[in-house]
Amino acid sequence: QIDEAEVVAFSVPSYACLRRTTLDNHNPVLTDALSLLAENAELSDEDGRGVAFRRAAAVLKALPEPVTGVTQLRGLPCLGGHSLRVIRDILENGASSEVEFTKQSERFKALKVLTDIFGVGAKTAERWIRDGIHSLHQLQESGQTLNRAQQAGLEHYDDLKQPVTKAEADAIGEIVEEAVVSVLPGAQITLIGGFRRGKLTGHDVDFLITHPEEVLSLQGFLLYQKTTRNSYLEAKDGPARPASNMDRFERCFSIFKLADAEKRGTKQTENTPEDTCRLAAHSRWRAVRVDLVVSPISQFAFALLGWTGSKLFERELRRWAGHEKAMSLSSHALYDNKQGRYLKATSEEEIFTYLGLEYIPPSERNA
Ligand code: DCP
Ligand code: MG
Repeated sequence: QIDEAEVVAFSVPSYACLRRTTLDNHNPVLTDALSLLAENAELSDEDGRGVAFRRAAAVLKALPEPVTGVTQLRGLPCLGGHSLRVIRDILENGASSEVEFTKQSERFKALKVLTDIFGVGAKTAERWIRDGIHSLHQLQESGQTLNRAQQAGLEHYDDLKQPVTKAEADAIGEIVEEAVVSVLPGAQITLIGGFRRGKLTGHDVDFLITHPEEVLSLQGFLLYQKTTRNSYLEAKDGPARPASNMDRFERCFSIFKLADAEKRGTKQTENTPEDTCRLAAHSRWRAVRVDLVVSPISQFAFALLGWTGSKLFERELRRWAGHEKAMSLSSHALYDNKQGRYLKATSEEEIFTYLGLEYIPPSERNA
């Protein structure tokens, strides 16, 4: 019997961008459970619920020690009734019935399998499930028309569902760097996304490429690519307001053909891009998702901050900027609504300073 007064009550700021969140946390069972419910909500087109579960999980990630009872959580932000119920269930019964039920449900399993296909989002998966398609086999038998991305995704399904390691990310980084620099001398390539935050594996590898204005050419390496252009440059006045969710960068979602480690050897850096591609064609290789983002140097710091993640950390930064500072932050720019002007920055540190925030390094942005 623990005296309630002796129980440590936690306190954390409500914005994730005011907290330092490392990769490891003291409550992984609880955060995994809430993350699974978040994922299920996101896959079910319930983004609001998804964000609520992500926020709740992130608050628990920031706690300095394991939670032993719900009384410790009193007064913590972002923990709604639903999340608290899940937490209590786990603390008292060792598991949450809702989480276990979700994990086992045919619908959740089908949504996972189908959205694991490159090029397939929640909406498409939902439509297929309504047509009775729950597995890859059923999809192939169904005669559904697949677009080019989905065909490539299905073809490389097994490879793409294998997590990408840091070593593979680095190997791809060298190849991308070599290819980009050969057409764009002076171009700078930066690893972004989860790997920049210190993750040891990822579902893809994300790179930010800075260039004056040229478009990169990596055709020889890519099994599949879809590019979008940066239309932000044409936007003249007012805060950056993209017309859709699609970011205004030149962006390339691709599937990369990476030769096996023993084939890559140490000679990789001596090969021209063409040699490397030929080498890959004659040896064993695996497909890897690679996300390339290209930004003009003037937007580089904003792109770096905006593409390092985590997704929740980014969302919270933008919420902080808008609600607390009357500023609009995007991965292109920071606009001060009171001064009516854009604030220029050449480093992430400067952006944090504009926002009145203590600088948080990438390894502590794992909210
Ligand atoms: N990003 C974002 N909002 C999106 C998509 C992306 O803020 N809707 C940013 C934050 C992400 C980064 O881009 O961290 C890269 O996106 P990923 O989906 O690749 O996420 P991670 O790299 O963090 O995870 P993983 O290790 O699974 O690749
Ligand atoms: Mg990533």
